[in-house]
Amino acid sequence: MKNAFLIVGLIYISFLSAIGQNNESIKAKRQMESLDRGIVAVRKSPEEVFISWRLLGTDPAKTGFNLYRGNQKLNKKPLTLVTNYTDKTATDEVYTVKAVVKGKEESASASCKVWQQSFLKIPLNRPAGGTMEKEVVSNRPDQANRPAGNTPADNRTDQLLQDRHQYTYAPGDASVADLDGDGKAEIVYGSSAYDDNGEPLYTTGMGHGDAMHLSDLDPDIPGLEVWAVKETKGLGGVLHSAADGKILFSVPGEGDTGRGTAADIYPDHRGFEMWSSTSKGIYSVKGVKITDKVPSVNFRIYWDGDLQDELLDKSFIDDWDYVNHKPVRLLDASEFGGSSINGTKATPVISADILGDWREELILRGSDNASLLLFTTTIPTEYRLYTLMHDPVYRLGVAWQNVVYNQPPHLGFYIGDGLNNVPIPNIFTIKSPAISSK
Ligand SMILES: [Ca+2]
Ligand SMILES: [Ca+2]
Ligand SMILES: [Ca+2]
Ligand SMILES: [Ca+2]
Repeated sequence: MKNAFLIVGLIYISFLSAIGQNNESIKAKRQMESLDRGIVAVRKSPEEVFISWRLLGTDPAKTGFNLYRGNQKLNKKPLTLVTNYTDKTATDEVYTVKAVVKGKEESASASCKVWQQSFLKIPLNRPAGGTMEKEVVSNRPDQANRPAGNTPADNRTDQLLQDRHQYTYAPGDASVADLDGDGKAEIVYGSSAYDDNGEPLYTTGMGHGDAMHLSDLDPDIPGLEVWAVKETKGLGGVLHSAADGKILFSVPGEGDTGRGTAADIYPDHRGFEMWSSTSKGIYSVKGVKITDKVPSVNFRIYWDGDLQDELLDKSFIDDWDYVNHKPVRLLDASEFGGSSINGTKATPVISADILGDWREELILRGSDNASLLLFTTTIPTEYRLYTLMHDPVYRLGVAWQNVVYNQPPHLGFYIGDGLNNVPIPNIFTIKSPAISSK
């Protein structure tokens, strides 16, 4: 099932590439979704409502916002520094936001009602007595069905079409990003990478594994880097350059290293940190061991408002206390009936910036299996960043998050130094034509 998504993705990327080749002027510009303000309001306490909304990647840099509770404007001057607001009110009214560009107030966003809790329960309309094919329910093919090595995706299509029940190739790790800056995406999976035209770029020869993280992990080295764990060779993890496969460092491990994470959790170590289920500690992006402690080895998420990552595992979001090297629980979603999926992988249904400001939302399975629970943060942040969904690397990450063993999306740039040098995304959006009633 997941491989079918991968194939569709490959076709889609090829399609985008073909468009790019026909028009040099839009060569590096990517089309992204036309999004609204995504305004969300959550009752945080009997006296407070927390509201946040989207800045778009296409908004002019000095865009401000006016926030309204009902018809009442809550701010004196347009809000230009943040896209969140804590409203001291005990009553529940609807909120809207209006962008202010060059002193002119634009039309109102869609309005939102106040959620009474920090999550939205989304009932699932399950067919009565319905069951699903085992292969569809199962997240992954059986381990025994997995062949060795990595096979280019194209070779597998015929087999897939002939009999998808016998289709066995199953990479555990993949990522997609523009590695050479030409506006077209490359695919990294296993130890290898493929150009937008399907031509192989390199292989590190280290086999594949079950987790891969691609971002600007080391801001002092040009381009993007990949942290990946491996099933063989006794490796606890390998950092390599995403564009050319150059090995930057590896750490010893043992056997099949099944889990690995890269996230920026130490503000006093520039760049990301990385660890795995066999790394016996956390390493800086320069390969220096910071501590023997090992945090949860699963997802990362932006939640508490600083510019480092928080850790997401099972139904928990933890901050990492980088002084004492230990987790500090921020959210236990199981208290609200939230459960992870994918067995021991214990992943969310999805994590992505889909509402409100740039912090990420967490969607879990309701433990009753009859609902999804969407959690959004109510912690203010002093930082303003456009929606992560307008960063192409992140947007692709959300698309592949469920393609292989679920891994969290990452940005295509490093924010740990602050947001002053965040790139303006080279994107354009096309508003969907209004749906005709005729
Ligand atoms: Ca490219
Ligand atoms: Ca880099
Ligand atoms: Ca760091
Ligand atoms: Ca968000």
